[in-house]
Amino acid sequence: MANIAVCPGSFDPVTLGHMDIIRRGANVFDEVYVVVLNNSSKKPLFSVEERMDLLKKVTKEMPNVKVDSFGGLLVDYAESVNAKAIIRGLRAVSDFEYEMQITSMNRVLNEKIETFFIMTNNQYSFLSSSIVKEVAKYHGNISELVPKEVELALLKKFT
Ligand code: COD
Repeated sequence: MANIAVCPGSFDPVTLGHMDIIRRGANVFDEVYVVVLNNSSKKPLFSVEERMDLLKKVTKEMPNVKVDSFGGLLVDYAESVNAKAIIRGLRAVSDFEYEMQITSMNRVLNEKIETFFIMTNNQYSFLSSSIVKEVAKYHGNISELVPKEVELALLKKFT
């Protein structure tokens, strides 16, 4: 039976930090569903369709990665694709409390689905979608922070 994992997030937009986690997850699991959760309380810059479109473009060289979106509970999505694992990235100690909270909640909701954490590559430990949007908004250089397709999409948003 295939080992399937879900890599959830807002991905507003996908950064090289996300890419690192997705790539490393895809090296371990047979199939990885990168899923844009569209019920977040955050007000997104990119629509769900735009975020999915960017994710599809930047993961096209990864044959075992699929991109999807979902509007409900993450564990329900995971169950619907037969995933036994959730992949999350960890940057700094500051991520820990939030991650512990959602991991514990997900375990209460469905104890069969396990969460796996991938430590960020040091190079991306400071990187978040919010920081990238802030820099792009004021026309700073983001070429080392996001894939080319995302850089172009942000340029378009802020001109
Ligand atoms: N390096 C490594 N990892 C990174 C980096 C980086 N530079 N940047 C981000 N990541 C990781 C994050 O730690 C996370 O694991 C993943 O990439 C996605 O990050 P974001 O910021 O795009 O996504 P989040 O954290 O906003 O996603 C939150 C969810 C949407 C997954 C969450 O709100 C959720 O599960 N919502 C569905 C509702 C639900 O099921 N709720 C119950 C549980 S609380």
